[in-house]
Amino acid sequence: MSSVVISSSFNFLSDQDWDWEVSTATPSNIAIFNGPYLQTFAGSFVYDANGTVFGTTTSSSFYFNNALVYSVSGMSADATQLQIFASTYGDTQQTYAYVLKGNDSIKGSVGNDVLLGYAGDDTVDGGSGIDTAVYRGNLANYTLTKGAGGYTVRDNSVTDGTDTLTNVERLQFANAKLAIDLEGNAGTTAKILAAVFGAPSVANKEYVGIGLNLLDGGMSYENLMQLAINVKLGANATNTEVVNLLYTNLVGTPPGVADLAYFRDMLDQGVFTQASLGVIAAETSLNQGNVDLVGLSLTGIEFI
Ligand SMILES: [Ca+2]
Ligand SMILES: [Ca+2]
Ligand SMILES: [Ca+2]
Repeated sequence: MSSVVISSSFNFLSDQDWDWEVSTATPSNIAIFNGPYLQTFAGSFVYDANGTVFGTTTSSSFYFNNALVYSVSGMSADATQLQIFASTYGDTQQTYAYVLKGNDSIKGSVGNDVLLGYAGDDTVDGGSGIDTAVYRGNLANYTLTKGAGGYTVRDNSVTDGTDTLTNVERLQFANAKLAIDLEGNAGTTAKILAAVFGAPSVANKEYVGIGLNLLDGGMSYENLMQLAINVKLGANATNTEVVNLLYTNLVGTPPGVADLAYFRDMLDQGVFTQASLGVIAAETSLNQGNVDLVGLSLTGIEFI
């Protein structure tokens, strides 16, 4: 079992193909570098006359500009095999898959990470940030289960094992992406879509993707609500139009005269803005029921 701790935002899908130079080669340590990149290995090593290394690597760290990016401990990796990987271009994924082929623990950084456990039953904790767990097969080959503290993702064809995920917001499969942060930006997106465009619009992967992208980028709930209202009704929609829209999407029928006047007056008098009334509407249990937020938390929401 390997234990990976990521110190600064990292993407397992990024390539790590450099023309390494060796700066240290002792019986217990190897260091290779290229420009700002430094990878160190600890273990027990012997070398033959050609410079081929034999032995076992037990830990490794990767640095960029002298800052630690990730550390892997608890490894038991064949040093000769790692040397072949390091000296071959285009096999970053094979390298990671080799090191992480067992039941591993992967801990993300405080930033946004793209994480992959490869084969075995892995424990993935994204930490803070918007974190994505990557699976190499199609969505239909996996079973997603919501537990108390997070999700498990089981590969029905066994290759990727059964992973336990915490603090992971997104899943990426070969053919689909899922947002599982229903208590975070995915939930906010679903609630806005339901209130403004109607509950069926949560199946619109493009709309979901736009909402997630804006919220992940720091847009506030109210600002995204106003943007959605503008898209739906055009800029500068009247207060009557906004009340009609929200009411109809929540209740299923347009408001009666009294209800329309009540909510429109609140907007006219500045008790609420269109956006803040929209957020109140989105947060109602009626709206959350319409979009089946509980059901979505079991399946995630597909987006592009
Ligand atoms: Ca993270
Ligand atoms: Ca693994
Ligand atoms: Ca796995």
